[in-house]
Amino acid sequence: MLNKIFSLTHFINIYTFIKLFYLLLLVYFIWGCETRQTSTTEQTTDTLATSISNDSLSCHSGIPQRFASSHTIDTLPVQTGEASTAGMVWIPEGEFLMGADNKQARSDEYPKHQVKVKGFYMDTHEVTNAQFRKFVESTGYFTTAERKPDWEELKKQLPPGTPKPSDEVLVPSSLVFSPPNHPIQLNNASQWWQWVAGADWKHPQGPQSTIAGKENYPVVHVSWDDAVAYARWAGKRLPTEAEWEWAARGGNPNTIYPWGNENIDQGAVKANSWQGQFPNQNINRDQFYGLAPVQSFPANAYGLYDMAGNVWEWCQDWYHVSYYKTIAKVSTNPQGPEASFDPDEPTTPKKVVRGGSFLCNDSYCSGYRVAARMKSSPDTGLSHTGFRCVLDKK
Ligand SMILES: [Ca+2]
Ligand SMILES: [Ca+2]
Repeated sequence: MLNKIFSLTHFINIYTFIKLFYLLLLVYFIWGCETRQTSTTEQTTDTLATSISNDSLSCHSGIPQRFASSHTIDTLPVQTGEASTAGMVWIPEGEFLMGADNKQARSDEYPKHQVKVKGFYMDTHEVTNAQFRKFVESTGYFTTAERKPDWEELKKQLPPGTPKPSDEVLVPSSLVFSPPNHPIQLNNASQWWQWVAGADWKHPQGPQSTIAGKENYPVVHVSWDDAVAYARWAGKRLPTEAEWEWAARGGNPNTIYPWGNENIDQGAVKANSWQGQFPNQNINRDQFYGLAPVQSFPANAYGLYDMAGNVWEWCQDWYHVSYYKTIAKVSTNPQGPEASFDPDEPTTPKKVVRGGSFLCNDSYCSGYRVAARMKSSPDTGLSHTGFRCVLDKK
């Protein structure tokens, strides 16, 4: 439903922006009719009711297929490289309770359930610009944001009859955080995201910006496809959602954050998040308005940095709002659902992202909680989303 597309979402995408051209006025007319326009999402009334009031306080939504991507490693245009455990730490096997830990948890974090995970290596920090540059220079890879959107793919996730946007819109672009300078209602993420032509991992704020001197900052504006391509080149892979949460917990059972239970805004600074009134005021208690160099804050008990905050991190799994409700009581190395389903945007397949970003705070998504789940279309890059890799023991 259109109101879902313009709902209280923190994450944004080209889908929303194209709709803005044609549908913004329509939304106001259709809004009042929405309750009569039943959809498959309304078949899960309880879940949906929660998603509107609670789950909608999220960060990724409305993301189209910009390209005909199969989202399988085998078809990526890069060869599997030689793996190295340099810069990685061993995460021991174990068993834990995955899912909701406090009242901030959204419905998709329930029920808390038993998960066994075998051991693996994990990058100690988010993949940096320097690391990503090596990949690009080695392979000649072009990221999603550097390619012209494919209208034939895009329109599949737009309402039937949506006119083709102008050629000025359908150019290589990405979504850049661009906040207003005054308080706003947090009910439309397009108020603080901008579709910027020429924004990509090398130009994170747009064509005039640069990453010179930011070699140790996390790479951003990378889609899930880009992250998987990098991982394959590095001989690694993306973590499953279960692996990511197990690693983030650092051996602490049932704690809210990687560091324990102390609120993120109390005591010593713990992560790169947003302090103040989102999105117009940031008091910068953590000293970083936007991205921070990786490893700027203390590691968790496993030696992993920025598992809370800085950039969201892509996981391997598809996102399904009810996955935890369908999973076995005790699951071993869960790989995620067979297919994606987000009731806010039922036609848009999405992958899981974890850990929150420099934009998260308690008034909004609290994405830095270890159990917090978020989702995004695999072809979307944003200025607050990156990734890290894992590696299996040979
Ligand atoms: Ca910050
Ligand atoms: Ca992070």
